[in-house]
Amino acid sequence: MNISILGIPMDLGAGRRGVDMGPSALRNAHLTRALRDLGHHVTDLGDVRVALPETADKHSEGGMVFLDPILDACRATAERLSALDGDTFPLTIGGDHSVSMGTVTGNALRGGPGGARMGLIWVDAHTDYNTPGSSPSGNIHGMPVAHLTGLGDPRLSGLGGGWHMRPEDIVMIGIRSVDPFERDLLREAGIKAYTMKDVDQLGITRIHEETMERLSGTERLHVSFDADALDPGVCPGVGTPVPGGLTYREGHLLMELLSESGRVTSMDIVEVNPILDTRNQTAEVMVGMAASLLGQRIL
Ligand code: 5AB
Ligand code: MN
Ligand code: MN
Ligand code: MN
Repeated sequence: MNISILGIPMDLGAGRRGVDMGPSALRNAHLTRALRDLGHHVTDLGDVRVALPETADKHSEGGMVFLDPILDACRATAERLSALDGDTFPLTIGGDHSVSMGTVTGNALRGGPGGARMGLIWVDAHTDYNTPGSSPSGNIHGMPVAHLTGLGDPRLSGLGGGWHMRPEDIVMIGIRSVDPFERDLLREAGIKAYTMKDVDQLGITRIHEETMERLSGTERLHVSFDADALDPGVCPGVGTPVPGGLTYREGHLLMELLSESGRVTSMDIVEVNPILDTRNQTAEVMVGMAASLLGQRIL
């Protein structure tokens, strides 16, 4: 397969500094080599330009911190991805999770302005379904999914022109932290979210089967993997750790099953924060997750 790596070194959407170094940490953990060893043809497209928090406008309008520079970076990301060849698999590396407004939009718009019907598998401790009105923090990395479905601020939700995700085409896995108003919005939208309780009770195999069934009508599938979905013991280098996460094997099993499905067409790895990490462990684990999604097998 042809794989295109694109970095988005952004920490403007997060409450803590350092996720802008995520792309560097993942490259240092030999992302390209791991994928080439699987027989893929890998091109690193470098990084999208992102403003520095020191010089960017922090002005928080309507409860959104760093709105303008985040919009710019998401637009640049979407433009870059939508212009890629149809046969390449984009692997986007963040950066805080606000980058996914750009990645999902760009991947959906590839091949035409109307946009494809996109399935989205959101692997995360959090549902990231806040709007500027419901957010307790004003941090945009807690808001990408709401904006992808057309809620929230029109500038962020308008990144895809008229294109939006349908809520029924979104499945979340690993959830264990949801804000009070965010919970109401999720319920209203009818988004399917597998909590850690569901992971404990049903297991990853069943969750994977149900997810594939639910997303069977979509044309493309994007996996957005927030490192904080995994347990903080496995991935300590994250800004918003929540105890009780996916184990190392649950993460790999999910990626292995998704890989076997043959249906995933793009992926994000986000929220890796080397400043908070232990010897780049989190980046190394996440490179392993990408390798499993892209065909690595034990035997
Ligand atoms: B992440 C919180 N819900 O909105 C908020 O890491 C945390 O991309 C968001 O999942 C975490 O600020 C965003 C409290
Ligand atoms: Mn997230
Ligand atoms: Mn998260
Ligand atoms: Mn986070």
